[in-house]
Amino acid sequence: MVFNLTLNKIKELIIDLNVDEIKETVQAELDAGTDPKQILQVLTEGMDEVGRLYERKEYFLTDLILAGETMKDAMTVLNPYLKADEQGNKGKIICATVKGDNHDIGKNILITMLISAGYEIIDLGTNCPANKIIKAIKKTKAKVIALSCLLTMTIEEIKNIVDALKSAGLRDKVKIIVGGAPLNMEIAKKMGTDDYANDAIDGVRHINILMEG
Ligand code: B12
Repeated sequence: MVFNLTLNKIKELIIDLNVDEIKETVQAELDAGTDPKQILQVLTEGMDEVGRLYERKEYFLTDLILAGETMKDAMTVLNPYLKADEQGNKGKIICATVKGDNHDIGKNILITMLISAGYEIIDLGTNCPANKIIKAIKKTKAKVIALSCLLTMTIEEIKNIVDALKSAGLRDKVKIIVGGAPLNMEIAKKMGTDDYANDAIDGVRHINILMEG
């Protein structure tokens, strides 16, 4: 593979928390004809590195916040390109980040990809309690619930949502898929959900299958 200097620069801008140059650099890369999904990939790699620096205590909370802002700015430029192959309505999906968790960048990327794949999205935002999800299922009759969870301490919240759906008699009416760094298929099943996907692109693939079932 040819080493792409600008793509590498985009990753560096995220790691350097360079909120001033990110938009124009992403736009320049898009104008050069690079696949938007490839740009998304390097942006995500940059965020992973920020996470590692935070873990090693080389970065602090303020750096995480700035990384979030830089990523969001990049996504405002990238989003319209990811949505370019919009196809129409394939069904409704409820998306949310679980209660206690305010991370929304991954969830929002998944939403962009799902819209691009032709789904209608009900976005319940972050820090979302089970009762809000129950209300949304009753109102919209969505068949798939996509939950994001980035914190180890909020994994249990997934089970709380599953239990609340059971109590409301709704569990067998919906499929639940989860995603986020502390999860894997084993944990997803243990929490009582139907599926797990590692990233947004894989998430769309899995959701296509869940919608058929
Ligand atoms: C940016 C960031 C923040 C920002 C969030 C901004 C925002 N609006 O989202 C802010 C500063 C607010 C923040 C706060 C905190 N954070 Co933080 N944060 C991060 C960081 C650096 C990047 C997250 C991110 O956006 N990644 C980029 C996106 C694209 O990736 P993603 O979210 O993983 O999503 C992808 C996949 O996971 C998947 N996916 C995600 N959701 C879903 C859902 C479904 C259904 C599917 C199919 C797929 C899917 O698809 C996405 C795209 O491919 C991570 C480190 C990391 N590497 O994850 C730490 C990290 C998640 N944060 C961490 C921590 C500890 C915190 C705080 C507790 C810090 C503190 N002391 O206050 C708080 C918690 C606040 C709260 N209650 O939520 C830890 C969590 C450790 C753990 N395992 O519990 C991490 C891992 C950092 C670390 N290495 O220590 N954070």
